[in-house]
Amino acid sequence: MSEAAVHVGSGKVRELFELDSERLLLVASDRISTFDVVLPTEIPDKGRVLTGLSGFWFTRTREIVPNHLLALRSDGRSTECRRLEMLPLECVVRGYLAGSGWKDYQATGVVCGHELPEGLQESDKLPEPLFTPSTKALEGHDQNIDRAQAEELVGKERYEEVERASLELYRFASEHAAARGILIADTKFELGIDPDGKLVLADEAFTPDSSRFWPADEYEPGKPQPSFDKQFARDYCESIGWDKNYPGPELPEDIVAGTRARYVEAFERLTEIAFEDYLADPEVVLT
Ligand code: PZK
Repeated sequence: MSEAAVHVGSGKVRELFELDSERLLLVASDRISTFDVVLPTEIPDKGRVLTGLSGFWFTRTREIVPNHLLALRSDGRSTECRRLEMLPLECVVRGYLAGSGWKDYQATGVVCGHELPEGLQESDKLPEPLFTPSTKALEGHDQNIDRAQAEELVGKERYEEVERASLELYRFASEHAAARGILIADTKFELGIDPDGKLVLADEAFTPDSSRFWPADEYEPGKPQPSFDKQFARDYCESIGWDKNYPGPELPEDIVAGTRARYVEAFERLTEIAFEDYLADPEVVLT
């Protein structure tokens, strides 16, 4: 980092720094988590793939909703961004029935207040994408909430704006990705408000860490789908009988190489830019 930057936050696999009163630096590491545990082995370039993908999507969705991106740094893993007032809401959109959506549907037939048709199977495509907000949990999993609870958190007018923006973003990205062999089953955004009171997309967008990416050519509803990026690592972790508690296992070289290749493949399919070109100049994704 070229400037003095104060560390202001840590995620599982990312760090946040303050550059000045108006700007933050979001740094994506090469750490990987599986089954909610950060593994001791890193996947080289994973943070660069995620940073480049976010930059790509930010550039292509700015007409739908403006975003916090100011610049990508030459290390390829650091995003300079505008500091916002973040909404106390995780904005989730689901196009397919997976994860907590599938769990809630099985138990109640309802997902975040949306009543769904009977007889849906795990991983089925939903009749239309659903906005299913959740609250940010400081620890553990975010909690799904219904429309009334979300409106209480941000107000009715802002809720409607956030829902419209989230659904439009998902429609755009899921169509782009599906045409390139990747299903975006669901995704999570963080939105904030700028000093003019305008809604702004922040954090990362449509990365494999903020979304479920599935390989379209293996899609088979009625069961869980393989993860486009993490399946090798997950399969390895299960094959050795790990109990899914800390610490996770070290990954062998071939699993690391296979996983890295999948991240790079996702980047290249979605952006149609050679990853090598991104490494040479990260801002190629912004053009
Ligand atoms: C912000 N996080 C999540 C936590 C991370 C990321 N543009 C912004 N303005 C104000 N706050 C945030 C952002 C963004 N993005 C994001 N928390 C606050 C987070 C820890 C580590 F890398």
